[in-house]
Amino acid sequence: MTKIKNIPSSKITPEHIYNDRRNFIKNFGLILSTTALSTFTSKTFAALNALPSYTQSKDTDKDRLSSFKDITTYNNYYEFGTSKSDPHEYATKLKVDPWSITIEGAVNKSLTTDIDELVRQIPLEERIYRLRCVEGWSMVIPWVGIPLNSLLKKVSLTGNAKFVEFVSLKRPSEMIGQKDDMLDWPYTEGLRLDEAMHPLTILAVGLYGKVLPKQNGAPIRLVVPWKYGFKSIKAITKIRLVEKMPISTWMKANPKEYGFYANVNPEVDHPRWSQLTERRIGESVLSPRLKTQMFNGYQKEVAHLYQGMDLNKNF
Ligand SMILES: Nc1nc2c(c(=O)[nH]1)N[C@H]1C(S)=C(S)[C@@H](COP(=O)(O)O)O[C@H]1N2
Ligand SMILES: [Mo]
Repeated sequence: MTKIKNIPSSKITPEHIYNDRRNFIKNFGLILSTTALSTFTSKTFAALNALPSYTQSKDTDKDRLSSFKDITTYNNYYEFGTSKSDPHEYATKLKVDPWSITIEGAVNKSLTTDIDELVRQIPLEERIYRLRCVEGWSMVIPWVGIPLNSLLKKVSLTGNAKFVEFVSLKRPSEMIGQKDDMLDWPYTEGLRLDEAMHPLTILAVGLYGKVLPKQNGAPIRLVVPWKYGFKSIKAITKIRLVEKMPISTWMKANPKEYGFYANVNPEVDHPRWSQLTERRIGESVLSPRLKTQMFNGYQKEVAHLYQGMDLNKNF
């Protein structure tokens, strides 16, 4: 399923090149050489960060990449406010270096690792995924990250590991939205173990070949392409292997509207709106809405995970 090739660091694809390619949205699995992006704070990463931004091509393919500008200025990240422009404005204050991440719970040996160290040990890959927000918009984003399963394989799981719980940073001095208790901080999310181990599930540390911008969840965030965007928790500090299904932030805030699975599913409406179509951010307001695809287009890869389940109940 995943096509993997080694590519030299000079080949990290700039925006205009991505946009010349078609049929690319699915699981584009290039492994970048580890020397290309060896550490989060390395000179190489700094150099990548300094690349000039590329002009969006005139390509009319509806699945062309969203622009770097849209991806980094239209965000959901309630730790920095509820409006789409707040994260871009306020996340600059967040300190992301140094940053460590702890894996604990139903493991034989818990692990605390620095992000730099993690990126040194696991080869980075580039994946182009569509992010479909539950609110009805979507973007196409070229992530750089590691498969979550390669990290989970580093700790030996006990038989009690049935679910994975993710915990974001809680630091109200730098996250101004946390002064408001509209959500129960820290933001948390969860996956079933088999969803977490699925090869499409990644932890992203970059996008467009650059270090992950703070508003997109630096230094490390989850991306689960067949689920609504709210599952892709940002600024992760803890990963806990647990026996019972974790109650995530949005489930707790509004269990009638946000379920644990949150699989993209045009056939199951949100209680307040339809999920049949989506608006691609960056497209003209006059362009027609796009049809939302079952499992966001990954039906072949993930439908088996939910066989026999009533997706109306397990929304
Ligand atoms: N910690 C945290 N993670 C979060 C959120 C948040 O408010 N806090 N918002 C989620 C929602 S609703 C979406 S749609 C995506 C948006 O990711 P993006 O801003 O990189 O497009 O992040 C998700 N991860
Ligand atoms: Mo979202």
